[in-house]
Amino acid sequence: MASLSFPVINMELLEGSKGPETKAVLRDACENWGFFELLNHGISEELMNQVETVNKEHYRRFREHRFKEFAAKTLNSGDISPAENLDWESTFYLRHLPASNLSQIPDLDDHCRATMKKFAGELQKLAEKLLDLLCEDLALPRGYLKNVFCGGSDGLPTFGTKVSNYPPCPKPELIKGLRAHTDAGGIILLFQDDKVSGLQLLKNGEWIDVPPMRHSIVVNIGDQLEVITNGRYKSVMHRVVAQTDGNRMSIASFYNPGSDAVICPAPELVEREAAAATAAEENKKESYPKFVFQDYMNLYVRQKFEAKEPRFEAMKSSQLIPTA
Ligand SMILES: O=C(O)CCC(=O)C(=O)O
Ligand SMILES: [Fe+2]
Repeated sequence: MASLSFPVINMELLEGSKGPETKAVLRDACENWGFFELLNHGISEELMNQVETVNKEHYRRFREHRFKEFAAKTLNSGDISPAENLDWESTFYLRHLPASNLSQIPDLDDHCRATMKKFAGELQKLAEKLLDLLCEDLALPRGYLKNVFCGGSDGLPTFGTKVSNYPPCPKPELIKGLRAHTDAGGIILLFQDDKVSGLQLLKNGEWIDVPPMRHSIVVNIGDQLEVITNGRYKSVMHRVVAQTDGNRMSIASFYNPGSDAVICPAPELVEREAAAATAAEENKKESYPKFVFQDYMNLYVRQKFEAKEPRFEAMKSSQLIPTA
């Protein structure tokens, strides 16, 4: 059953009489949208308000003038072609796991560092809870997905947060806030501006707005979950359209496999599908590669704004680890 509107999941309804209905929305979201929006996710409004305040303040004090210089240079350079290697965004990246870089980011005060550390801890818990909900949906043992993500030598996932601002842009038809891409990693949790929209996902050839909702967390599926689920879940193209009015802030946290974790379709899913499929269906089914996560990332940094399928193909042809 296809959802008619953007999938919203009220996590408080997962247990109780509305549980089956809510889980059906989650399944449809993972299989057909690659995105969903969470309400009552357990992260307090107070903490989210604090995160918003400290980051808006940080942008205003330390980053806005630098962006304005970039903007003036870009706009004055004359003809900006839409294909240009440019995004209308100001970003910085916080790494939490395997080792935090919070203390090394310049211009963050102690309050900001403490707020982001607390927020990251809450997001990590939420990401791991979601992975278990997905295990339940996939009829995989509880902990399976987390264990794959933590399957590298240090037993940890890679977890980080990208703080972005998309300032108003006089020429949104020429420059995207962020060009279309799928996310490389596992599961992505996004705290997006509730006033300035701009995030869109591609569904059936059409760009659909991800609706801003105060205190919600937007979740999307990355390429690794598509591989592990053998294509049952989909990582979906999305982009940020720059707005002529208003500054959009977004805080995206990426819960990804450890860099030397080995990623491949879950054998249990492959076997189950093979047992249920006819020979013709089996022949038609696309296959997914097996690889070390860092090798995928090395390719992704060069091909982020391209379709994912050639990346999967390239990983297959460079497959060093036998599938069997
Ligand atoms: O800022 C957003 O709303 C989305 C950001 C995004 O898609 C990304 O950083 O991968
Ligand atoms: Fe993204």
